[in-house]
Amino acid sequence: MADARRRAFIGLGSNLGDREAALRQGVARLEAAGDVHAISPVYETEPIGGPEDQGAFLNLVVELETAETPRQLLRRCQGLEEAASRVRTVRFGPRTLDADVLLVGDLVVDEPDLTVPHPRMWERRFVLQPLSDLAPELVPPERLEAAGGNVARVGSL
Ligand code: GSY
Repeated sequence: MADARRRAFIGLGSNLGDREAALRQGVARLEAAGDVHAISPVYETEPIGGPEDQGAFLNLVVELETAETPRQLLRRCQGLEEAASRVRTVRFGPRTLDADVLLVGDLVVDEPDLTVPHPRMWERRFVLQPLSDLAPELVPPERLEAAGGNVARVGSL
C-alpha cells in the first residue's frame, strides 16, 4: 500500500508566562503522536500585529511526517492551545501558546476556519526563518528577506 504520509509544518509561538515551558509542552504533546520528524531552533521574535506593548514571542516550527489531514492537524493544534490554557483577551494579543498549521505537503485548503498553506506565513519572518532551517528549499531567500519582523536565534529546546 502506498505511504500516505506527508511532510507537514506546524508553527508554535508564545509570549506570555514561561514561554519556553509553553513551547516545550506544545512540542511534547505533538511528539506523543509519534510523527514528529524535526524541530527548528527557537527564535525570539518581534510581535507582528496586535497591541503595541505586547512582549516578544518565542517561536519555532515543528516538522511532521504524518498521514493526518489538515483538519486533523488543526484539531491537534487547537488541543495544544487548550492544554496550554491559552489566555487571549485581545485579538492578536498576548498568548500562552499559539499553534498554526503552516503547510501539509502540497495540499491546498480554503475553508472558513482553515486555510492551508497558512495565509500569512509569507509575510512573517518568525515563521519563515525556522521553516527555512528545516526546509530551505521551501523558502526562497528573497521571500525570507522581504518578510517582516526581527528574529534572533536563542537556542534550541
Ligand atoms: O500566529 C501566531 C501568533 N502571532 C505571533 C507569533 O507567534 N510571533 C510573533 N512574533 N508575532 C505574532 N503575531 C501573532 S498573531
